[in-house]
Amino acid sequence: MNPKPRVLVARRAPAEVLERLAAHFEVDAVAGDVPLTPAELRERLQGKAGAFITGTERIDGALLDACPELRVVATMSVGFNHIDVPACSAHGVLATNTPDVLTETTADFGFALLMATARRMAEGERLLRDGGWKSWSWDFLAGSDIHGATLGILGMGRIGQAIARRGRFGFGMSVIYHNRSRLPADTEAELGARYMSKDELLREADHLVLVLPYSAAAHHSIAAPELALMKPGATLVNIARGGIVDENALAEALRAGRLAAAGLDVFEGEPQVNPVLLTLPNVVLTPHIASATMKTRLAMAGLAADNLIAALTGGTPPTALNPEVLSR
Ligand code: 8YV
Repeated sequence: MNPKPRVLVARRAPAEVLERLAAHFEVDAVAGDVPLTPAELRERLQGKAGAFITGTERIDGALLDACPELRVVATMSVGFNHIDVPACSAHGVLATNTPDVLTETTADFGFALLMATARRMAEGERLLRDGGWKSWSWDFLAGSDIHGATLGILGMGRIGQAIARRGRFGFGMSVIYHNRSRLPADTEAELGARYMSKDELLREADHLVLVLPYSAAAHHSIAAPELALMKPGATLVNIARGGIVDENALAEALRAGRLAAAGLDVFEGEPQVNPVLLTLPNVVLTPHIASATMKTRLAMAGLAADNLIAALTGGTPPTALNPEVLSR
């Protein structure tokens, strides 16, 4: 009998997922929540056919060169900017991600962060806890409305569309968007979303939500020139990747009162947060938790396991990023 393929689970994972993997593989599971260093990851991947990873494990050509037995990399995330997919293809390594299962949960959170930001909820909570609530006044913590406002969405993929639905059907917002490619007319009509150039979007949105995938080309898509185009008093929410926003430029726009407020779930150097942002009252900061409900995290881990199992047992991985590797 052939020995079971060996796989690395690079981060602590749900017990039921580890059990499923153990039925097919010899599993080397990292137990803690501290990410492996690149050197540790390379070391632990020696002799492994598969890797179950998350957004914190970087897979690039140098790592693939050093791990010649690796056949599959399954990330428990929809974003895959930490995986060099062309390098995986060149090495004959299948890469998979976890789309769809987190769409609605992440859109819920994006909307919650938008509400908390525009309505100054975190600022109010901090003030109350600090004993700063002394009286009522007409403009006490007055924010900006969500209902009826213009919701701008940069990046109109699955999550962007789910946010658009919440805005349009839940809050009567006008929805405008920019995306690399325009949506089909029937999808635009269903969402009531108007396509426009990025500059027009920046100029027209009362609230701008960033949901675009991160890549070198998307680095600092929102920097000083883009912030300068935004409406005075607009709100910015980022649930995509930190590198999309130039945080120093954003901090300056918030400090100067050009933007009313920002809600950030992702950061350029996370888990480190730009210290200037920490000093500003008008920014709501959350620790990359947009997909964090128990049900969704279990679904993401389950889908990553489905991909790994299918890929290494001759099946069809449900969500492959470079499926052409399988037909070679
Ligand atoms: C994850 C995410 O929490 O799926 C993504 O792309 O950003 C988050 O849902 C994170 O990347 C863990 O892998």
